[in-house]
Amino acid sequence: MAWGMRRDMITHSVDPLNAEPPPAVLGENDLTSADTFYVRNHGPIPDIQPESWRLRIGGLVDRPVELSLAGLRDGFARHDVVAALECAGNRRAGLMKVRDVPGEAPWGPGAAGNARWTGARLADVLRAAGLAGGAEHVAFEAPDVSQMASPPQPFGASIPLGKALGDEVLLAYAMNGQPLSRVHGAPVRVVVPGYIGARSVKWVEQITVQAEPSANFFQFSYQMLPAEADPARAGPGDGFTLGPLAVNAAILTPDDGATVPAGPVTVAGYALTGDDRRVARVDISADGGRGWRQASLESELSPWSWRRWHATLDLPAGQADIAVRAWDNGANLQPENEAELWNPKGYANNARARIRLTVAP
Ligand SMILES: Nc1nc2c(c(=O)[nH]1)N[C@H]1C(S)=C(S)[C@@H](COP(=O)(O)O)O[C@H]1N2
Ligand SMILES: [Mo]
Repeated sequence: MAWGMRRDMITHSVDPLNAEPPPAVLGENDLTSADTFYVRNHGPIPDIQPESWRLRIGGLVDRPVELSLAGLRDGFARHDVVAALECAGNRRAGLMKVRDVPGEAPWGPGAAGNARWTGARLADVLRAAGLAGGAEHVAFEAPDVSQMASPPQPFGASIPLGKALGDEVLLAYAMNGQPLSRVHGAPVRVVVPGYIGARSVKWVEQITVQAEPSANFFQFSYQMLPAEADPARAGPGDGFTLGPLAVNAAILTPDDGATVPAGPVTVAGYALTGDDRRVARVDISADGGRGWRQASLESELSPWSWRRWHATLDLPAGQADIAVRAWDNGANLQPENEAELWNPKGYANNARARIRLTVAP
């Protein structure tokens, strides 16, 4: 159990550590346990002693604040939020079938997970510091220095002030009722439900209220570039910065390419969406997307949770091309295929999920 990860994790790289669970395993539970939750890093994993950890809140505030872990836990109301995290690179493998994305991990559908996060509201901590005039963005910085930036830089990100003041945004010290583990950001991480995972900064040590978005390399490198852009030369403004997630869905069981007996076959997975939208409907097709029927949605654990779904299809012998498409309550529907979504960093693949099954007589 290196790094507290289950043995069957699919490891994309060891240094930095990037790993995701096998799809069927991810589909087993509504809450993803810490050992099964994907791990996404850009640098070495810091080893922070909880007693010496400090969080500094500064910038456009009335009075800069410095908090210890005890100060954060005891000085601010504790809140629980069940929320999904999804990496912007989730399902990149699908984009890579259209065209390679050099230098990026071929994530399957496992770069997403759903957990119960416990911590203080970021809004409460910001109010304790007092917001000064001109405050528009809240930037986070961590001590893990990434060689992926040149020159190397600690990981950082920012979110708009309006989002930062939302009740759902936490400075989390626990995950599924356990103290946060080291790989997932101990002792404290930011959790920004509805935004790409890159904004949920782990091992957070500095919060800066500012007029502009973070100038950190990772704030602008998580951007949607036009297909013809060269990511090695791209700077801020060459694409649009990613924030709220797009509506997405994955098929977790059966495995793509599996052989199943003819008759009833249950297909299952998750759907999620961004910002304050909700998954509204999931449709499934047994004929490659010509005909659709509705899948069953499991109950919603929270407005920020993913929504698991399942459908039982009666499959005749032969080959079955299963497709799934989710809608959210903003009437957003997943795009039909990856070809129109391909981008040089391979982000935000929310094309309809497809698997092909061999149905044995
Ligand atoms: N300090 C720090 N925070 C970080 C990262 C990182 O590399 N360093 N990776 C980000 C990305 S891209 C994602 S998707 C999530 C992943 O969180 P997890 O490893 O707990 O799943 O953390 C985010 N926070
Ligand atoms: Mo990510």
